[in-house]
Amino acid sequence: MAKILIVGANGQIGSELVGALAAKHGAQNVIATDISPNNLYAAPRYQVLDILDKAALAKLVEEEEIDQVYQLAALLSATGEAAPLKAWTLNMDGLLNILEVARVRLEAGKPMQVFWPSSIAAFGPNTPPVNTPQMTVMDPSTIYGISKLAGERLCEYYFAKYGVDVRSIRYPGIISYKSPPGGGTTDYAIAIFHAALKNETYSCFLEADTTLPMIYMPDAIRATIELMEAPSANIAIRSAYNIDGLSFNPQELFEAIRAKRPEFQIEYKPDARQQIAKTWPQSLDDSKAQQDWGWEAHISLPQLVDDMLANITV
Ligand code: AKB
Repeated sequence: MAKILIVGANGQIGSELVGALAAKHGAQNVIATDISPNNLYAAPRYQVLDILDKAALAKLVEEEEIDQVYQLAALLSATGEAAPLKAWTLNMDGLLNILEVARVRLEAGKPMQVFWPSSIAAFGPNTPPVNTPQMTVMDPSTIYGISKLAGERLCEYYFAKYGVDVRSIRYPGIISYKSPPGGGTTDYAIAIFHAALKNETYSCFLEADTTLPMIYMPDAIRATIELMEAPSANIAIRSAYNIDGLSFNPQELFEAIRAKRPEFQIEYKPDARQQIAKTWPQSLDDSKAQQDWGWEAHISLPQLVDDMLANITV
């Protein structure tokens, strides 16, 4: 059993990862933290932590003798564009603080594994969009994507130079029902379910044919835990792994929902998020993740739609 710290526990991934790790490692061994005093998802152990306060982070890691940290605090693509400097500072300094604390602990003989999420946003307009390779052109055009690409380079650097056991995934758009849509470009695929359940016409901010790679939360959580549990020798990629889940566009998702709720309506009003989405891949080649740690997505679009409609509370 590991002693685990989760930073940004009130966000989309944290809202579900805390419970999954607590079930595996024991509720007392998982410390959920966020900048807010509100323990939004009833984590068994919760405390306030500002990831930009490196001294407070180092103190908590030392006191609790943390073996594994998940640094999930970030501003996403759309909110990042509204506040680029804030996004850069939070996304980069947050990661650097974790990597530095991990380096110092390793040098003191106390290794600490690090997980940090990258994203399909690290790709850009010149990336091959279909079956995007693991190694390819990466020219992100959002501040969020630039921070993800720089973060990937930092992760690889801290592994190569200092031996910090850092691991990462380029998440597709994650779809889930527990937390509300949180400022991402792929979040239309969550908001659409809320509209369907409220019997509202969904006003989609992307064009109907904008295909993006997506993944359902249980697959995303399983990927994260499987990557962290894999033997270190198997982890050949220390920047971030491509993982593929599902690919669909807003019209296809709308039709899958309308198959269950025939009265549901959609209208298309693309906004600035369309400009972001069109620079991202449509599907990913995840053969390295398959080879190195056995990754395989399980959940289909019809299963996702049934589960979302059954579980969202509006
Ligand atoms: C976003 O849309 O910003 C995120 C992501 C793809 O990283 N969901």
